[in-house]
Amino acid sequence: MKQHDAMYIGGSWRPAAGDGTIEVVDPADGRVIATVPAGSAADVDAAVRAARAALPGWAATPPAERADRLAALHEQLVGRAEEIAETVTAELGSPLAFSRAVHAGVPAAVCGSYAELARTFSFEERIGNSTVLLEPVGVVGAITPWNYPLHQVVAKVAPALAAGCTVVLKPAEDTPLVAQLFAECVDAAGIPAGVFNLVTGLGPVAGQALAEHDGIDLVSFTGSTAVGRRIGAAAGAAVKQVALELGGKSANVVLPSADLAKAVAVGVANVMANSGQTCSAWTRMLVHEDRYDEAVALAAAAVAKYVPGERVGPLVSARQRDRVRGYIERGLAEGARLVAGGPEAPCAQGYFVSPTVFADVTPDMTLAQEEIFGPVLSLMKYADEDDAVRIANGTVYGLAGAVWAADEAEAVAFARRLDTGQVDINGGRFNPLAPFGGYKQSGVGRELGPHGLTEYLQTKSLQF
Ligand code: TXE
Repeated sequence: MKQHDAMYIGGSWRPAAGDGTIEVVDPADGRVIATVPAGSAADVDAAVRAARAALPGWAATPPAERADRLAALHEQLVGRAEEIAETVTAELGSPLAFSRAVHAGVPAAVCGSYAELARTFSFEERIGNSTVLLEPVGVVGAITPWNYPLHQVVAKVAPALAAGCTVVLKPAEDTPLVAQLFAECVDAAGIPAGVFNLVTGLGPVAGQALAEHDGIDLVSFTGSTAVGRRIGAAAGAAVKQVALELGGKSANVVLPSADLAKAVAVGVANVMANSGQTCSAWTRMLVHEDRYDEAVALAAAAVAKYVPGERVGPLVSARQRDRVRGYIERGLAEGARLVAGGPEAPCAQGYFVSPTVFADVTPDMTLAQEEIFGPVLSLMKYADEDDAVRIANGTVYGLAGAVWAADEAEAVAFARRLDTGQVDINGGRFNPLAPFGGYKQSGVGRELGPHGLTEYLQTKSLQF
């Protein structure tokens, strides 16, 4: 695998201050495929200085010119899609077809949408006798996870650059290679030196140094609730802006009128995609008690098609595999009924977990409350609509969800009762312009589209 043993800071690849390294592992077989520098606080400091130095020039660059550079970045991402897909497959383990369609395809679409938005968005508005200027927040510290390694980067960097902010990125230590590839794309797109900077490194070292650096105006973090809480607290103490995209425990509510076979098939596919390592995954399927047994049989039949090593990749690391297996064992211990899969390893090597379905999961069980982040689906039963709303809303999370009904209006009426930032109606379709983010403990702020752009802007009002 192609790798840089340097950091992309101030427009060039510079050696790290220290000599620590991080090994990048192929989760399909556990082999070390590359090593990248483990950045220190000194590297973070150099990157933040470069970003600060570049800020006045980039903030003053007309939005149409920023749009041109984002369009060039979009071209790079499209032109290098195959390399991106292969890199993500190597470091995350996802099947190549999925990497092509999602890990390479979605970030390219998101970058394209911001090239467009930078051109069309109104950075100035008139309210009565005032003009409101929407100005860049400043230097952004972006900390991203490994589950959608390029999408998570682009969903922060593209709107930040469109807004006129400059960025220091600390990507997840499990998947730094595609972040390095992204830095190459930024460079080739002619984005000025210092506007985007990359520091690879460990969370508690480079990540924490970035989150706590005085030269950062906004921290944008996606990852675990535990780390998000710390970053939010530190940002609060320093009175700096923060955006947090944390976990989820989304409900897929199948109303009695729905096409059950379709709802179950799409619901199973949604949880198995990316081996279940998706914060918005519909991990709880809620079915009316009259159709529940039928749904369980359909889900068991559907999951049999997800063969580990073919349609389902490994989990990203041995740590994540052990964590997910631990949840499966806990589900068994708490009395959920295992319908498919289980804790045993399905493959001789690699960090695979069997696609697993549990039935008779009740709202008090760990399976129904905690984010598992693996290919594990829980089927739950409800008695009536109020009961379904209570169960769906009965977790600390509120990121996403789905509703199925024969009639769209019926599904929409139900969706209005969900405490969650996004709901797919009868399956839904990805829209790169629709805001994405959480209610409750799923986070603060929104990504994607114009709402995502606004996160990187602050307002100044001029009264006349
Ligand atoms: O996340 P971490 P992990 C959830 C999911 C998963 C669990 C653990 O449930 O099983 O979190 O994953 C950086 N200061 N999600 O341990 O540690 C880290 O280097 C600053 C949901 O991998 O939160 C990485 O870049 N930064 C999620 C990023 O935070 C720190 C996606 C995320 O890693 C840091 C991923 C610190 N002290 C996991 N410690 C989603 N919402 O999509 C770590 N980091």
